[in-house]
Amino acid sequence: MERTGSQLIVEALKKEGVDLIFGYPGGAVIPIFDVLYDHPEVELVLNRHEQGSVHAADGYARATGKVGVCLATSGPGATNTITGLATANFDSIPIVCITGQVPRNMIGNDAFQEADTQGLTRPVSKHNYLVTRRADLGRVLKEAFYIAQTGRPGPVIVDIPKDVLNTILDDEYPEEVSLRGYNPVYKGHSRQIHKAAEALNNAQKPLFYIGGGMHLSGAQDIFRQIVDKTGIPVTSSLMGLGILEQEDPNFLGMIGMHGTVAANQAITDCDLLFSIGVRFDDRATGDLNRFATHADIIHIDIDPTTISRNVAVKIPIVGDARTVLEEVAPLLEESKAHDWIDEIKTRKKLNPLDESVPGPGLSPGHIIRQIGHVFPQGIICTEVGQNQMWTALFYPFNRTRSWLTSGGLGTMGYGFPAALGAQAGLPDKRVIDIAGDGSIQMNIQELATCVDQKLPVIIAILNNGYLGMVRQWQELFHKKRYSHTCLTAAGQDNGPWNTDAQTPPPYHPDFVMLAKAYGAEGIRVTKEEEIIPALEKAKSITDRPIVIDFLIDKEANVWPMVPPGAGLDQYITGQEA
Ligand SMILES: Cc1ncc(C[n+]2csc(CCOP(=O)(O)OP(=O)(O)O)c2C)c(N)n1
Repeated sequence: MERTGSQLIVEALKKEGVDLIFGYPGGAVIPIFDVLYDHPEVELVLNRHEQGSVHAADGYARATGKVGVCLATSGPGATNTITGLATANFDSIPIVCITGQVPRNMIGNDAFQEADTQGLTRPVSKHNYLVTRRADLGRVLKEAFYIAQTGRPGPVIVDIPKDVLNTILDDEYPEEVSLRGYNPVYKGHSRQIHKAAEALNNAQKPLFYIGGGMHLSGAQDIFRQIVDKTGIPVTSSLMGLGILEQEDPNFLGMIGMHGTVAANQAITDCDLLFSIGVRFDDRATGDLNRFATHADIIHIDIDPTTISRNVAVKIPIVGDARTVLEEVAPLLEESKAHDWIDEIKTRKKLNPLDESVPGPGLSPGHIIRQIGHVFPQGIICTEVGQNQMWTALFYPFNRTRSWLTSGGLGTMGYGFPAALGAQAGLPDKRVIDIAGDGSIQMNIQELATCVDQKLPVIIAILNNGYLGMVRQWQELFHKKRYSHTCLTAAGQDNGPWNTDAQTPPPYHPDFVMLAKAYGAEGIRVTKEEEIIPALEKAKSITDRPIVIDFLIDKEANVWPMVPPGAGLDQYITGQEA
């Protein structure tokens, strides 16, 4: 069939089952927008910044399990996608990002809005293409979708010169893809699987350590069965939260810099660490010389390059987490390590999380527990900083794909547009972004998108008037020299919050007024008894975004904490003094 490159792109989206994309126009991609005009079956959500489009596609992908698609123009449009692509790449999220490029005869000429998108995105993507021949376009798009969602998922960029978009050719979108040299392995090696099962059955102090790969492979149900059968305790990375219910007696919480005492102690003492879909990131492991020193490590991962990269692995298994666990499950027995399991559960009881705060202002831990109470089935996003760690510790996660956070790159400004994408993909769910007052300002413009789309995303700002996590480090490691982390007026801390909700606090901006200026709902909460009513009010609003400005204690810290460079056994709890 004769058609332009742009027409083929829209056909490709339909064939790949894509009915919602996120994007922003510009000269180089006008031809695609022009075709979209006639195809309402592929809906485009117009973000207000290209970074917002990529994070939205990412949030959509994490929450729905489908590929997220975004569209940006050449030059500044494409460079604005970089942070979002790097975020998705680090956390293995499937995205296809289509960018426009200047016409082929102008590439390399410093043409208007030209950027070397392929060069710029190479280190932050799973794969990328510059389409230099119209005849390649269909194949490239087919490959892009295939690569994004197979093996270890990730973002794939397809950069298309404007004249390629306009060139007419008689071609079809291919049905199949064949890629030499790219053969992801899903099934684990049978001998290794038997070895791993035997090691787990015989261990005196076994421990599971699970990560984001569990969500990506859909391993929740089989893992649940394994935990029930063996009774072995479980720790997770930040990205693995939600696979097991936070309340489950076997679940010790996350390990790492802000991991729970019980989880960090268990890692330090175990003799067998059965790890699945994790990267052994430095924020999780702390000082590698002190990490799980008594343990043999089993590592299941779809990406062979992650195995033995950071820690020495005794039994490596390359494969998809769910596929491998389905083979492991029948080989496992109830654990005989009763003393260890009892000890671990006692430690968990002895070290509950502490939500108290040192001064006036609301307790962030308490607020997050109340959010869990009013929205137990919420899809929870966060920004980066204390807000992220408090949420990881205090929200009662209970299912897969309900936890959207920038784990690897730690991107402030991720949570809100990701929430928008998740809400657009799952209109029947309630999506909540738990934010800091610093991070939310990085993509606040997406309020306009949410208002236009009638998306009832709830943005719970834990407002401490500071770039809180940096302030916490300054407090603990730089003698309270709060260099450029105060966000109140003129960078001066004006003492405790004014808890008279009628008076705007002395900081910029007033988030309640800002929300209203965008056409969203704005609520300020300064007293404990206002928390639940505010959340209930937010719940009752279903046609626009709601910003809740919680004035939290300015010097509340995240505890426990493993200082940078220390081992997981060297945590401090905040009660030491
Ligand atoms: C884009 C980006 N810039 C800088 C940082 C470094 N950083 C990490 S946490 C943080 C402070 C976050 O402050 P806020 O959003 O107010 O959250 P809080 O820690 O107070 O909850 C900063 C600046 C980052 N993670 N991302």
